[in-house]
Amino acid sequence: MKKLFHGLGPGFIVFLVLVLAACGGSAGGPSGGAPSGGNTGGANNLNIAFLPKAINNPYFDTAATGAKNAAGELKGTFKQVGPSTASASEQVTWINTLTEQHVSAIVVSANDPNALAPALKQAIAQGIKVVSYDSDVAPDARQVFVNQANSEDIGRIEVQVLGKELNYSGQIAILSAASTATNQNAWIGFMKDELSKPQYKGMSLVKVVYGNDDDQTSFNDTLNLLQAYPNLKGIISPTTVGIAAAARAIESVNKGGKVALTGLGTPNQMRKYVKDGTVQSFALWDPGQLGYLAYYAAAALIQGKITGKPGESFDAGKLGTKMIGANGVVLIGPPTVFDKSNPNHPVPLHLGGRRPTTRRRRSGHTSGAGRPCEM
Ligand code: RAM
Repeated sequence: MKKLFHGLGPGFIVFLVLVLAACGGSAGGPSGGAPSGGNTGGANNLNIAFLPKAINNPYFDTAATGAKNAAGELKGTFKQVGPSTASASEQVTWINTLTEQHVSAIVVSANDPNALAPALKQAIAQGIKVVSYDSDVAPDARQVFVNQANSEDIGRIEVQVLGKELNYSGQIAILSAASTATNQNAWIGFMKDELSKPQYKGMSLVKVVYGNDDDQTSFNDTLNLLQAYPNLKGIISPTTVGIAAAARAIESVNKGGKVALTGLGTPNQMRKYVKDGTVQSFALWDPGQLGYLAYYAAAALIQGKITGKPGESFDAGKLGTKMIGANGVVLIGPPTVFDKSNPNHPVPLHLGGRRPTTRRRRSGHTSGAGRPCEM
């Protein structure tokens, strides 16, 4: 995969690696519904609750769609609960509620790896299985972490993309999510390491700000950055909420095309900004697959097919057999870079008004037939 990243050309090579299965082809499973009370219900009771960083985030909605499809295939139940803002303390309250309800598994994306740990450990002590997805918790507070892509690759590629766009010169800033978010902090660590390489000596990271995955805060943070650093040349926002707000903020002060913006965004939210030139390229994976795989991992734990030890493997439906790696991590695959050059991508940007195409699996992919989640 690293080799792929080294190959980034001037037009930004698109990684046609999106696996297509998570959202397509299933009969659609149960969605929502309260978990049954009583105990966790044993190996046949797939009573699985998802707890994202915050609800009403399109990224997590797409993940929920994938999870619902998995629930349908496995004849389990799915529900999603969570705070309306990306708050770790509110997530703790939700973990305690789900523990009292004796769900059979909690699947969580953490706003803070440590703040959530005591409550999750209590859940585990009561027989509830815990899977983290998207943003990990402390490893001893979950059995499995389903990671969307290699964290190092995600961090480095964003700097590589921006470096090319800026011809490796100028001040840059990062607009992140919560200051304690595990995933963004891991990516930012690799961004800084990438920036320390000689080819970036003309670029300087002047500030990291935290929009807390809140649209208005991220918008204001961006305006403040632009004001505080009039020579700012580029922004990396490794959050789907942040990058969309940043694009809007940049346009609101007529700096589109003058201050480069890249990061992690959903095609639905970023299409407009790629089309009008505010954003040249951005990256993401299929969040639907993430939810789908996290549901399958939780089910395998509940059914006793895995315990979370490295080397164990489990059936992940249309994604095939998945193996648990070091530290209990299950990896999906490399991210996709979206730019103007790929309107016919399986998750196209609708440039020129084209509709998404449905494609069968590409050879070499691990998934079966289907279509990507709408994102
Ligand atoms: C936001 C969240 C999520 C992250 C994506 C890229 O939706 O912060 O955790 O993975 O952006």
